Amino acid sequence: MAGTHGPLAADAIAAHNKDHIGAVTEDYDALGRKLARRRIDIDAVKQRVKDFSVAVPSWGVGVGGTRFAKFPIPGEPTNVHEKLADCAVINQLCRMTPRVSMHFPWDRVDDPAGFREEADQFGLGFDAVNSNTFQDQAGQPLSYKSGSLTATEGGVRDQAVQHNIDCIRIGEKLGSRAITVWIGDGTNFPGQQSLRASLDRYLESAHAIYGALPADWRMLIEHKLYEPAFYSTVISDWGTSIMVAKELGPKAQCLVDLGHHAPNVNIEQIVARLSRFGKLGGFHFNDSKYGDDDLDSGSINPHQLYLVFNELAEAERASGTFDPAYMIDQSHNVTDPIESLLSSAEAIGGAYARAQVVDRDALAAHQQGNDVMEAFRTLRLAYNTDVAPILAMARIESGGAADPILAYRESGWRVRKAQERKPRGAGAGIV
Ligand code: LRH
Ligand code: MN
Repeated sequence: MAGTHGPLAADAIAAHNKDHIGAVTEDYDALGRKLARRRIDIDAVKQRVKDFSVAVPSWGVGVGGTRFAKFPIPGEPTNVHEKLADCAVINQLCRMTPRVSMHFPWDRVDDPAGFREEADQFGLGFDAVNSNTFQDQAGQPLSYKSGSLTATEGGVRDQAVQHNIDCIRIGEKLGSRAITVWIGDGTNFPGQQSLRASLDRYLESAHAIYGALPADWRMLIEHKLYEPAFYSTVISDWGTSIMVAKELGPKAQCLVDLGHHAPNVNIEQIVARLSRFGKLGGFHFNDSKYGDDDLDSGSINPHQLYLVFNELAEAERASGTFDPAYMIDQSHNVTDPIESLLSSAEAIGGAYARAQVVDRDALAAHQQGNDVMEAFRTLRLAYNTDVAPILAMARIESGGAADPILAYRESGWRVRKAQERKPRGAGAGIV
């Protein structure tokens, strides 16, 4: 891919690494000796980390908010080109986020082919595109107030289906290979809609979208327990999602957004189930304490993120062919979005690396022998392994920064952009 260099001066990153390479090498070698005693080759794990990547959400590089308020920061992106430049800064520093997930019409691009070229210059590509039938756009003929793909009015369903098809067509020009379909359709009152009929209408609409998919594309069904509907949601859980995906066909799979479940749900078991039936198509990584809080990945419950990647490693071990779309979906309300996405990439890469240092033969033997404590200790030993030196060495060897957030601050990117970019108005809502 041309232009692997991002917007930051490469020599500045090299200078930063010069100050850190000594300590990183010392820690890497020490960890290498420790892992070797566990019959694990640290260089093999490092190579897997280099091959691992996660997509950033275009809507995540701007400051997010809640229904109460949003507090913009000087220098945040004000259009899709500035968003792309910020995504390029993130990948240049962490070397783990070479794809962007776009959201339409938030990211309307007049010249998708030209935009693809622009991204290519930054060494960026595009992951799944996201449709949006949970808001009414200015000038939109029919409202989604009473639903979109499941609306009782056929004209509204047709409008929503056509929007999804339009997203697929733009995605094809960008080089995407999947569409994520999340709808907020549901009810706030018992009796407001037929729970049965609304799913039937969803299936009719989803079949129409499925029929428009190019041969090598996937349709990712994203379930969510509640919000914006607060009594019932049409696609509310993994059970509904997998039944829909099975009904639609092989190109339909399920996307797991970590924040879309009731508190304390065993999400890693959902991952194990979906992958067992070949229907695990992708993730929206984030973290939460209560609802769909869209907090930074690994910031609240890093152990759950580790257990999810442990199931992904088991699934890969069991099936061999396995390529779920890894994407971040967060709202950065109180931090610099670039710093949050760098921190989240580190947390996600760290969970992946920890899952790679589990002694799976020993684990399987303890499970077979019902040695509960040794099985637990085998999994916990990997979790307690500080894999930061592996991630840092992988980054440095891939042209990234030893400490991405420190290098970002040293670059003065945000300060410079605050002088160049128009200030964004205050307001409310996630984007
Ligand atoms: C819904 C959701 C969905 C996106 C939106 C930004 O909560 O997770 O994935 O379209 O957030
Ligand atoms: Mn999501």
